[in-house]
Amino acid sequence: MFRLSELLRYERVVIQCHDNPDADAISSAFGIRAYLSGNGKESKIIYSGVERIKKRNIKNMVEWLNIPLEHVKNPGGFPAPELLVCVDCQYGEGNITKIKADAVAVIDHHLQVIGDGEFDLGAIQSQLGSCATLVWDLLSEEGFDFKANKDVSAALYYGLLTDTNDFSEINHPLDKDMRDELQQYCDMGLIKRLRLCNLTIDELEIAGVALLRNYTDFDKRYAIFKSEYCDPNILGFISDIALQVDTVDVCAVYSLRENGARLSVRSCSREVMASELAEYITDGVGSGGGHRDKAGGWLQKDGIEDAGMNVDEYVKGKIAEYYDSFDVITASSHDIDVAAMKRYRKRPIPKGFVVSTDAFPEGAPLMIRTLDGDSEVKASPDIYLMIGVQGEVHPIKADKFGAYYRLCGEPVNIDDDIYTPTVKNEATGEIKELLPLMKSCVSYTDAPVFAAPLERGVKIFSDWNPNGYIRGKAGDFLVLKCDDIHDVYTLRRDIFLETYEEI
Ligand SMILES: [Mn+2]
Repeated sequence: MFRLSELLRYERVVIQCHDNPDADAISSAFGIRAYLSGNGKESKIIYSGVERIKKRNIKNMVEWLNIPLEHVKNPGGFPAPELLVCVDCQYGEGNITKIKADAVAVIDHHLQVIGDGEFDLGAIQSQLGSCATLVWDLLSEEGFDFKANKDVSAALYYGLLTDTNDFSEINHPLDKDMRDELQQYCDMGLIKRLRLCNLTIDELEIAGVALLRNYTDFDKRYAIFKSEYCDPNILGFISDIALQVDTVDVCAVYSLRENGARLSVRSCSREVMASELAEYITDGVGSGGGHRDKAGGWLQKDGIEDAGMNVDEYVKGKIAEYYDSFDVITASSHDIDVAAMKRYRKRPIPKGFVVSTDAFPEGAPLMIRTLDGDSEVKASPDIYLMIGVQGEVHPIKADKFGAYYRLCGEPVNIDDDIYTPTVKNEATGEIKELLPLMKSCVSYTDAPVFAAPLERGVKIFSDWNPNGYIRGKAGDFLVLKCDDIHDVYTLRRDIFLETYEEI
């Protein structure tokens, strides 16, 4: 990463958006230009390629926010700038017309596909939802006044909004931080007017055609749609419609790009979180994530071709594989054969716990970041947060705690090298570390469990958590309390073996 102040060393700076630029690229360029002109440096914002901007929302954005964007018809004849800043794309790639320059800076949020030697300054952060977020971060670092620059604030906000399907596919905290800060400064009426001229009639046709070409699994109740090349927000539009179909509880929509495919996922199934499915599909070949019901991602073509497949086969194969990767267990009515399982008890190792109201006031909505996903509870003297030997956290009711643990004064050994347990107050955004609040306890050794390693993944649904589930992977241990076999959960293999001993 470089600092924006390093750009001030150059004269004749040109900021180039990718061809047929979207709101994210234009807003990123606009933010950088505002920083340069605030520091007495002139710069130009350009884009090239045969196609002129056609989309009404982009034209309006440029006009309403007074963005000086120029189209370069003849890139070969363009005078070489001292510094060319490429935004929302990478120099020399297929989606940006090459322009000669003395030096090149790249600011992008896609996976890095060009060599480090191909640019002089680089800020490439592929985990971010938009390039605008990265520019916002770089501007913040220089103390940029967003309040005084309302047009820049509105542009960056709109850039993130359009790149993450109305914020529904946001997954990085920095994206959320930008959204929360800039919404105070931008004209929401203007944002609303931009959102309501978002589709062209051609894009409506693309959506219509994509909706005709579906693959539906009526048994598992999911559908896959392939769209022509289109804006990510069109994919979200298609998937929002598809999810309303009575035979579809989960859908994935993708469109091919030069380097891969853009993906949008929706779910209204209790058994499938959209974020989890998006992560599963993109695992190892891109990036993906989002929320329980809406998520998105990116698939890199190279990774898929390495697996000897094309994107169509890959997406279809991964989704089928995902559905085959887990069993569903309903805690209150399962028929697991415990007779075939061995009995274990906890080793008397001191464990840490925090009474939830020691972290935040009673009633505060808490988000606990566990090793396998986020879990939500309300702070209450009745809810304790257990902290495991590797810093993993899970909530437990006070009466259960009382039944299984007694307080002890011995120090707790927690390996927090990799992960420091925290809890977040969802209402205020405040995050607290749990270790300073921790007390220690030790389990009664007379609470035996049945346990066995899982042969495949599971999702466990319980009455006390109607909207979420506990996940376990193959190799993890499935654990049931001997005195109440409906108290069922999973433990990571290494954690189980460290904390339990066979009876
Ligand atoms: Mn972008």
